[in-house]
Amino acid sequence: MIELNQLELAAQTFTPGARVAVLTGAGISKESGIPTFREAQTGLWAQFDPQQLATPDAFRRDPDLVWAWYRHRAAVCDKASPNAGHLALHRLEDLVRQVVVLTQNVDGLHVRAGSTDVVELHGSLARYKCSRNCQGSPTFIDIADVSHNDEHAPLCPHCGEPVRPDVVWFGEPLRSSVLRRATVVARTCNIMMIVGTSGLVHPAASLPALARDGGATIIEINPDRTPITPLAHTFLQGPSGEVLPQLIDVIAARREAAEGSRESSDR
Ligand code: BV8
Repeated sequence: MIELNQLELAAQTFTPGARVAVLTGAGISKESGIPTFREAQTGLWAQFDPQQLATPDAFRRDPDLVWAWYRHRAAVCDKASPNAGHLALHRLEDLVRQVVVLTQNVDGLHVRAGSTDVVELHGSLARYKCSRNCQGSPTFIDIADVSHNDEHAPLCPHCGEPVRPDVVWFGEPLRSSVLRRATVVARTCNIMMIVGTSGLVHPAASLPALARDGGATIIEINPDRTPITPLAHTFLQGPSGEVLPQLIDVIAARREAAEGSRESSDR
């Protein structure tokens, strides 16, 4: 349980006019039952290193293996639901001027939780595209329109190349429009919360330093310290499914108290 005074200290910066950026990683989805990226995969996938599978070379070498891994992960995400941490970020939207979620996750849970401004830095498991982008980048493919199963990567109906998930693999650049938006948001926010990320994957991991250089207050939420922790003004140590609702409760209570005292002074 986080000390109340730590939460009060963090809550003070969330004024009604605050522009808040939230950089999230796999940790925020842990309490939805989705294994974090670095945890050993479950079952059949325990023998594989995710970092070796999430690459263009792995897909070129064995498209069916990589396809099956993503279909397995998509099935896990479909069964998962947003947890109290995702829902707290949606609730924050009513308490400040702007909340932009910059997520490294591909599970779609922020949008399902109701967050209205989500930047999917690394793409989404819910979208697929031609691996050659034969009709222009990206060439999205609705897999409901092509016969497919979870074992074999279907072939693009235009060019016959294998279809792949619309995610950013290691060694691939982030979509320029996405990286541009994320950079602007990081540079201009008043507060950046960093939730559930090991802070190891770039360029996402460089966004907190951009925010700090822009004068933002940095708040990290994680059960463990990370390479980002030294940048944080406040480190709230704990699982985000517990800490985020506690923090948003304190912000909401302060807001009610302030409005209450304004009303009584207006009388
Ligand atoms: C690129 C999609 C250039 C796919 C992913 C600079 C320095 C060093 C390296 C590089 C660099 N620039 C580029 C690189 C190379 C590389 C990289 O960063 N490598 C690292 C590993 C050293 N980066 C890239 O390749 C990027 N591309 O830079 O391209 C370029 C330019 C032009 C032309 C060509 C190329 C692309 C990176 C994107 C890779 N794709 N995902 C998929 O999902 O399958 S990354 C993937 O891993 C995830 O999306 C996520 O981003 C990352 C995992 O990180 P986390 O989310 O942090 O998860 P993790 O498991 O590590 O940690 C979980 C955390 O949660 C922990 O801290 C834990 O304590 C915490 N936690 C646990 N429980 C809870 C919790 N927190 C809260 N509550 C809880 N209950």
